Amino acid sequence: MSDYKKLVKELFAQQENLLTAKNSPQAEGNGIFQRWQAPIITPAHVPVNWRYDLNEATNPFLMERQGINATLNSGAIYKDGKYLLVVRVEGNDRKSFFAVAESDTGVDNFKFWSHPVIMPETDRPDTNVYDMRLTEHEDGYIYGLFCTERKDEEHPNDLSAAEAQCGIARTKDLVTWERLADLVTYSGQQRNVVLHPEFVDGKYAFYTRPQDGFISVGSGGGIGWGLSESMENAEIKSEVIVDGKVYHTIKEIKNGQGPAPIKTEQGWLHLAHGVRNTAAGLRYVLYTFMTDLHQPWRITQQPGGHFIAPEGAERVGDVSNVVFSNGWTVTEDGKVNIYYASSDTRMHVATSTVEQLVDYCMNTPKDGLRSAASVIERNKLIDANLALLNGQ
Ligand code: M1P
Repeated sequence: MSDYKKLVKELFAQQENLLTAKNSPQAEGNGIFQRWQAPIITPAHVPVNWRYDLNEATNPFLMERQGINATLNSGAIYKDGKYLLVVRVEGNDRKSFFAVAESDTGVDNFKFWSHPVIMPETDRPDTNVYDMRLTEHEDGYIYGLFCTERKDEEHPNDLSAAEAQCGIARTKDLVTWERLADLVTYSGQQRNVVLHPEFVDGKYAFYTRPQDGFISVGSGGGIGWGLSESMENAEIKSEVIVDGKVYHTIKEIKNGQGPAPIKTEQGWLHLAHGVRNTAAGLRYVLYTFMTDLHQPWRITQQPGGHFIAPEGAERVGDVSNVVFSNGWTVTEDGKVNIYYASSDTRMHVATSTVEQLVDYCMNTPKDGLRSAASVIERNKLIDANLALLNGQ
C-alpha cells in the first residue's frame, strides 16, 4: 500500500473511532436533565469524503479541500426507532447547509447520510439557510421551517445588511424536499419560526419572532403566534405575542421558540432561548414554559430563570457564551432528548423525561422580577426544608 493510501486509511480509521465511541452521562445531574459528556456531532463527524479530495493526482498533499467550520443548531425527529438530526453544517466559506445524521441510541454514534440535503430554492435564491425546526404535522407531512438569509437590497452599500425570513419545505422521508413559498408576515424580518404540530381552528399555526433588524429585534420581538390558511402560500396576517421580552430577565434582549412544542396531558411543553447583554457580549440560555392544550398561544406555566446555560467548554466557540436548541425528541415512553449547540460550534445532548420537564415547569417559581421577591421565594424553600429536617 502506498504511503498516500495509508494516510487516507488513517483518516477513515480516525473517524470510525469517533463515530463508534460510546458516550456517557456526566457524573453530576440536577434532577431536571442529564448532560452527556461528549459532544455528539462536531466538524470531525462530517464524512471524510465531504472534506478531502482523496485522489493523489489532484491532491498530492492530502489537503482538506472543503473544510467544515461548525455543526450546530439541528432540527430533530424520532422516527421508526431512529434519532434523526437535520444538522446545520457550516463550511469554512460561512455558508450553512442541511445534512441528516442518524443514530440508534440518540446519545452517540451519529453518522451522516451519504450526501447533504438538496434544498430547492425559490425564485429569490437564499444566500444562507440555517436552523431548521422539524414538525410532524397532523396533515401527514414533515415540515422543515428554517431561516433564509439574503442581502438586504435596501442597503446595497452596507455589506453586513441582511434580511432574515422563514423558508418552508416539506418532506415525507427527509431525503426529497419540496420547497414552498417563504412565509409572508407583516413584520420586518423573521427568524426562529416554528410550525405547531396540530391545526388550530382548522388553520396552520406558527410560532414567530417578529424583528425589526437582522440581529436586533428592535422595539418588537418576543415569541409570536399567528395562523395561516395554507402551507403552500403561508401568510400570517396578524401576530400576537405569546412570550415577550422582559427587563432584567434571561430574555431581556430577545428570545425565540426552540423546537415544536411537545404535547403533554398538562399542556404544551415549550423549549426556547433567551438572550441578555453583558460586558462580554450576548449570552444565550435555554428556558422552558407551558401553554394551554386548547389555546397554545396562552402561557400557563413559566418557570423563572434559565433551564440550560452554557457551561465549561460549551462557553467557547465561534460565537461564545451561547446555547441554542431547535430540536428535541420524545419517545412513546416519555423519554426526551434535548439537542443543543454550544457557542455556535458543536452539538450536545441532554436527556430528561416529559414527567420531569412538566414537574420542573409546574413547580419552579416564576421570576418575581425583583431581588426582594426572589428572597421571599428562597426563604419559603429554606423554611420548608428546615421544618422537614427538624422533623416538625
Ligand atoms: O449566535 C447565536 C444565534 O443567533 C441567532 O439567533 P437569534 O435570532 O435568536 O438571535 C441565530 O443566528 C442562531 O443561528 C445563532 O445560534
